[in-house]
Amino acid sequence: MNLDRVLEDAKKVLEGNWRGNFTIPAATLYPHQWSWDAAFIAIGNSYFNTERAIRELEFLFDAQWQNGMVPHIVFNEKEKTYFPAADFYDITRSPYAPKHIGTSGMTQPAIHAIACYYIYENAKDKIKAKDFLSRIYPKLKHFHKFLLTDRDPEKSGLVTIFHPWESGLDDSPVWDEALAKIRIQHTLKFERLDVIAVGGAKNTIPSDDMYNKFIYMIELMKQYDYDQQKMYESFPFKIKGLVFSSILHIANKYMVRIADILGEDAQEIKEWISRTEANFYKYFHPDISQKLGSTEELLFCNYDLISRDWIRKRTISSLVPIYTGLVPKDQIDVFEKWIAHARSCGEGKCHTPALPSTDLDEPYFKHLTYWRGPIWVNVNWLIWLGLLKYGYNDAAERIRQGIFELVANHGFREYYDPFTGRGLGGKSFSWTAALVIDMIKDRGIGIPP
Ligand code: 9WN
Repeated sequence: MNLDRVLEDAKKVLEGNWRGNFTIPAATLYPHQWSWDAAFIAIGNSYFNTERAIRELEFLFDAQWQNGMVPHIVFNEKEKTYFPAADFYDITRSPYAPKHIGTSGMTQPAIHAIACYYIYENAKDKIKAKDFLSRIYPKLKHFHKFLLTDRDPEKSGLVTIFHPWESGLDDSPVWDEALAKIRIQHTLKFERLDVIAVGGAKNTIPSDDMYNKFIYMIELMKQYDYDQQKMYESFPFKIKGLVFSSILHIANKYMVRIADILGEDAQEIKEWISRTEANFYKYFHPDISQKLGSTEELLFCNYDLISRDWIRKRTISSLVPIYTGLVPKDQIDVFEKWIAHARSCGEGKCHTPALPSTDLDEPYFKHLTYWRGPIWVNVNWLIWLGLLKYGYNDAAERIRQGIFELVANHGFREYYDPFTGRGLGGKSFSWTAALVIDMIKDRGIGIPP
């Protein structure tokens, strides 16, 4: 495989999606700036365009809410191909929302501190990069504090999400039961523009039922005026997010590194880290009396704060915690076996060793639909890094090569059919390109501390 060509093509994707201040995830389908996409994109750009990577994150954090929340979308008001847009969110209802730009009223996983560290590590001009770190550090800290106070009144060190979109893994089967309990009180009239953007391929995107709930939940957030405390009391969807909390834990570790570079006191961040360490198993391991991974049901699960129960679904979310480094050494072998199983459970039917988003044996597995089966590069990237951290270099390399094969043969797509490798969803998808750049460069910057 010609990786030089793949690298050049990946750079072209990022170049083509650059819009002057930020990079869109993909043309037509996602014409605005998305929060965790921006962080992945900055990681890719950090290798060859420091200025652009910095601009990307500064533009995003300029739209940070005064309560610390970094919104999951920053809107470009000229673009009309995406619904729900700024007018639908109507963030003027919140006193904390920015006035100069339209944003969504929810957040997404906090990968940004990690991206900032990449920018510093890869920068030729360390003085400029350090300047950037000193500007962004208080904003990153404010964001993490929001997540660990407003979104964690329990002081567990784990983040509560109010909407599947906040997880980043939007229509994963993980949310099905929690969504089923939400009753739509009044039907909203709107047109699904994503159907047009994927050329009518309805089976690749969330069902209408699911989508109606997503939109209705935004309407509900508006009724709360996006007041986080009030939402915490009675919002009908409240889940301790497994992937979100895993990422935040590592992002906090990178914050300590950044604080060291800047000579800042990292005491508060270290306390957050200790909280997460103390509670990760309590919230996310369904039966502490039994060994993690002794059956597939005993891997990590998201925790539903309303039903007070674990969400026992077999999806890639359960495997992501290898990235946290919180799996004890004596259980990590078993854990790694489940990671290998995720691609061979359909009797070796998977096209490449990259992992599907849902276990192939489950009734809710769908090979073409969004987060219900297809392969996504970003979660594979997290697991690749987790495997490297524990020294499973061969297993990590298989995933890396699997991703290379997908992009080399099927392009930089949003997601891929695990059976055939066929590319699905958005074309020339930015984070796929950005993370492939990181996987090709393979400098170990992202191996969790
Ligand atoms: C809603 C942009 C985003 C990603 C999410 C992905 C998808 C949006 C959508 O696209 O979500 O935020 O409209 O479906 O699930 O992870 O950030 O790439």
